[in-house]
Amino acid sequence: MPKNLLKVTVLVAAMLVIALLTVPTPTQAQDYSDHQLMLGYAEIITDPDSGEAGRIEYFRQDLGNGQLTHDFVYGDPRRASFNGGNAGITYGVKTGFQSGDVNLTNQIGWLYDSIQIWNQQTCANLTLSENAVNAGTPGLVANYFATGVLNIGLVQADLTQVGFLGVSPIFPPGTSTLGVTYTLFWTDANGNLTDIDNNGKADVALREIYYNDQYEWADNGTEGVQPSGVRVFDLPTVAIHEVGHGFSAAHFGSIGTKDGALVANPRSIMNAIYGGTLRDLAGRDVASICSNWAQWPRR
Ligand SMILES: [Ca+2]
Ligand SMILES: [Ca+2]
Repeated sequence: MPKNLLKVTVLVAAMLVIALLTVPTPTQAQDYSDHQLMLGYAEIITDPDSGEAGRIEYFRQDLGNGQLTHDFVYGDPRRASFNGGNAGITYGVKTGFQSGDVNLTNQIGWLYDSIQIWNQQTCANLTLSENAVNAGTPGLVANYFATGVLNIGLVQADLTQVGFLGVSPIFPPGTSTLGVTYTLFWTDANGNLTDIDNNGKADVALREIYYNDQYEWADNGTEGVQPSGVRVFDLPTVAIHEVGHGFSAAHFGSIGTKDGALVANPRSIMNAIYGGTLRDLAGRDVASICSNWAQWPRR
């Protein structure tokens, strides 16, 4: 064999070996049956007149170090146990936890629209679909605070708009919380957070959203202090904020004081305090959803 041909043959053979080594081998179906749900944290938006800034409440100390990033895993087989086997993100809207506030004309419609406002961002493919959910069974987190049991059987979607609750373990009397999104994670048999897709982000199991009915809500344009003295909050503004958390957007903006009340700057949907009606995503909100979901779905 001529020397050059031999060189080429060796080179081609070497390249073949490299190619074979780099082709991903089909992964064995993993057994995740010993993985369990864990309540991770709550992202809270507050009433600016309360003097309390919106915040994150951690239920597990090692989540609170500011280092943790987290996200859903595309095609996570563990989520299939409650979401019907959908590889993407499923959402559900419960209709059994509605507010009786007089200026709400289409609260369920807004629980849906708040999801679609994010889904319409064409930079990100959320691969979103709706799951039917039981209207009146309690959310997983509300049930957990009442019973101490994380009952996965109550979950039927990856992101659930549970709806309004009055005085309850989630909303103690007089709390400054307007709305809250809970994030749950998976832990392995040793109780550690998991990262089965090895993307450096802890794997999110599911999220639930609740609204505090102790406040007065509207979706018909009524807002602020009324002649009766009652203060009214715009539900769409808060619902869009909560769904942002549902899709992994974090709080944004610095909190300052103006005329004795807290204000967030610059304004965006993901400000940690309510700053008046804002139903359009700001540039920072769009940037957040785009960067969070740029890689989605992973295949
Ligand atoms: Ca991960
Ligand atoms: Ca109310």
